[in-house]
Amino acid sequence: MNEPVNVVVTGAAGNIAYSAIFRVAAGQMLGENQPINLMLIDIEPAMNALNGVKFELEDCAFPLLNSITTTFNLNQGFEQCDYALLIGAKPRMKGMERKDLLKDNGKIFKPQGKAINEVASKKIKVLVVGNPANTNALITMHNAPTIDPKQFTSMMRLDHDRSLAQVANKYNTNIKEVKKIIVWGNHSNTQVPDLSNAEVSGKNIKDIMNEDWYKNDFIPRIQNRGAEIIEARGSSSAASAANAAITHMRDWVSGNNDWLSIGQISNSNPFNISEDIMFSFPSICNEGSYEMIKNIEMSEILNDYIKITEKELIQERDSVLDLL
Ligand code: NAX
Repeated sequence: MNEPVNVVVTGAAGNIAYSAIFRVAAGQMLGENQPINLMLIDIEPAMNALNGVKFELEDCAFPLLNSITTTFNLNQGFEQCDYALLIGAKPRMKGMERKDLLKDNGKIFKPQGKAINEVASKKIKVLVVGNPANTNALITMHNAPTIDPKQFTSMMRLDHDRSLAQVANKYNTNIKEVKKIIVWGNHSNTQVPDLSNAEVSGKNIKDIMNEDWYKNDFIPRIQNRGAEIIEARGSSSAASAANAAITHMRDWVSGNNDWLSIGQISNSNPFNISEDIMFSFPSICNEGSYEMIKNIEMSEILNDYIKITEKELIQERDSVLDLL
């Protein structure tokens, strides 16, 4: 058994967290040899509900769960934090776009970045899930200047997994047979799901793909999947988002050679994307780090799409300059 590590979950009384925390405590994120001190953060009015989550965690008798702390105090919650899932934010309601949320939710991430800077482990790995996730991750990163910017990521894994699933469905094959998918840009409806390098059962998808399906069915389906789920459920994705958060962090810690989509700081990218935005790039995960895949060409037919998502992220950043 390893020494226990400190794992923070914010928004811990919320829906996504409820689907995530128990799996984290069961070892599905950091492995079966890794004891965990769970630091559960939410706002003060949610403390009663959060205590209920704590009671249920206790009742699961997870052998890996070394301790559980519930708090609304950021410096207590982030003390020596090794891994952080920043989920807490207002969810997008029916008819709302992510940019509507930016103003309210951005303010949540500035103090969290400051607390991380002051009291967390300098090796912390941070995943921002709360929307608008990319720009919230940028705000958190800017407020934690003593920590390597590469240790801040935003969640694109749900969009990536949605893309894998749609391709597997289309070609009636198993997920494992679908490789080299990319989702570029922002976690919003401007994101760019890219199949130009994709492979199905070892064959380049271009040899079998119908261009019309790709442009008029696949891309809008992925871009608007969040809204499709809200329409059907009446609330935003929770279990699938939790799953994406767990696998994002798991792969970052344990490695994964498959192409993944990771929201990361855009500095020094070879794709001519503007610097200082949290942009999703194709990446692979080594044990404990991730690496942008740089030796690929961005398909020219995607240029217009890429410029739209880049512009949106620049606008989001420029609207929160006071929080950076
Ligand atoms: P819920 O409303 O169920 O839970 C949010 C929780 O955050 C609540 O318990 C609330 O009290 C807490 N919270 C609010 N302000 C806080 C603060 N300052 N510090 C700590 N906690 C705070 O929302 P849920 O469905 O769990 O969604 C959480 C966030 O994930 C939303 O912003 C949502 O839009 C976003 N999502 C992101 C996705 C992604 O792929 N990046 C996909 C799913 C989801 O839409």
